Amino acid sequence: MNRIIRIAFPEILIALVLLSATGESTLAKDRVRELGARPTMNKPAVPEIDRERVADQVREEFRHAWDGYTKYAWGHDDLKPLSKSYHDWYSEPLLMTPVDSLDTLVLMGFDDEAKKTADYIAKNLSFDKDISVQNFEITIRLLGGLLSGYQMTGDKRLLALAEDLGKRLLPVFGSKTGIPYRYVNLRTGAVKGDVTNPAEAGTLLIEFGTLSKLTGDPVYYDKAKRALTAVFERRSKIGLIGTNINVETGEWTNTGSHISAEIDSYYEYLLKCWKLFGDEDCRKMWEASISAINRNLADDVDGRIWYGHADMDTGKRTATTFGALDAFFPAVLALSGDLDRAKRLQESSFTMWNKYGIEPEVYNYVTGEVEHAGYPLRPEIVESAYYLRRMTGDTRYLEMGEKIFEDFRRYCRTEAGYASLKSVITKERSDTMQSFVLAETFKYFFLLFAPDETLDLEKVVFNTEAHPIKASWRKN
Ligand code: DMJ
Repeated sequence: MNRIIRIAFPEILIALVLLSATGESTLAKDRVRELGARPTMNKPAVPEIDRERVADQVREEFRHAWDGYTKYAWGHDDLKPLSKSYHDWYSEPLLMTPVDSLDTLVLMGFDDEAKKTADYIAKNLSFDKDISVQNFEITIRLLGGLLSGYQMTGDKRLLALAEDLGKRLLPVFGSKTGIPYRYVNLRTGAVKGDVTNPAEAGTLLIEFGTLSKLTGDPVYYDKAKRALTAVFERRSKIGLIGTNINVETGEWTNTGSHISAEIDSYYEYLLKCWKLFGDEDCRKMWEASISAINRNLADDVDGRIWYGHADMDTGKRTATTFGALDAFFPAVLALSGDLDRAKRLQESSFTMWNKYGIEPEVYNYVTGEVEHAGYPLRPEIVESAYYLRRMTGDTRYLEMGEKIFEDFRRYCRTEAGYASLKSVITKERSDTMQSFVLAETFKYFFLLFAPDETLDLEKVVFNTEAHPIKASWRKN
């Protein structure tokens, strides 16, 4: 049966790859031949992964989860996959799942659904609401989703919504330090939340910077870059940053340092903003940061590499924990060119995944104990497998991805979609399916197995919510 896979971006989805009548693409065949050409003389034969078959399965499972959302939660933020109902983050919905899912619909070639969704967003999403929202989450999911949605569909109504949202979020940057408050009222501009963390303060420049480039108004870039820089400037003598910081005083209120929740994507954006905008300050901040991380946080235990916790001032080890969120780091290391550490850390993450057939939120890599057993369907380990497969060409990451996908489906699929786990040990489920499952988890699974040409990784930078942004403003 002939099938069509879209190639996103090259100016509004113009290029198409027609797959052959056998159902196997020429591109996929070439790729398999290329992978098969690797020296395997001393290795036992590993059956080749049928990428097209797995990509199709991922697409079907995405569709299953999306259909659950449209049937039981349409017009609301998230699907509740067990009770078959919906959850809104605030007193009024902000269409989290539709906005977060739009570019995945486009990439997977669900054209009618993508069009219907873009129309619905354009007609029904208004940010003129008297609600106090979390700037970070709204930025990565909604601002990021609207910007990539605009770039991938050409629908200018999405850019107009992004600009309106960007203006309403700007008051967060009004502190003395330039480090943003955590919450802002979308209608009144009132801010609150004067203790924040590096992830919330420093994971804004891809979205705000892109808004500046696409609208021609530099204010967004400048404010978000000042926020990122203000955190970096407060690093310790050994080059580390802490977990919590007061936006008024610039004082650290928690000096725990790590690459985990509350810090993680701050580092990701230092690297990616250099790549996306060619910003040399970001390059310098990234290079100074990664050497401090490798010096103080990297931990070799029984031949495996992990990244643990330490005090930002002394470098003293405070915890030997790693978890589902930390599994983003191999992707960042790979993107930075450090394939050696990236590959080793991905093997550690995969070990953590395989302990219970699903990764826990927090795992102690010294004692082997689970310290937080929940699994909210996170994407990070798949994201890293995707980058590593693309950058090494190694089928190892397809094998990993297939195993992770099988487990994911086995333990988390429900009649109405996909459900988080309360415990990876007991596999007891919980009634949530956050929008990032459709924005990120399924997208990275799909891109891992789809033909490489589906999305040109050389030409885009993903925001931390997996919204691909193209530097369309660059001349070359
Ligand atoms: C997403 O919202 C983003 O990837 C964020 O950076 C971290 N948490 C979730 C996914 O786990």
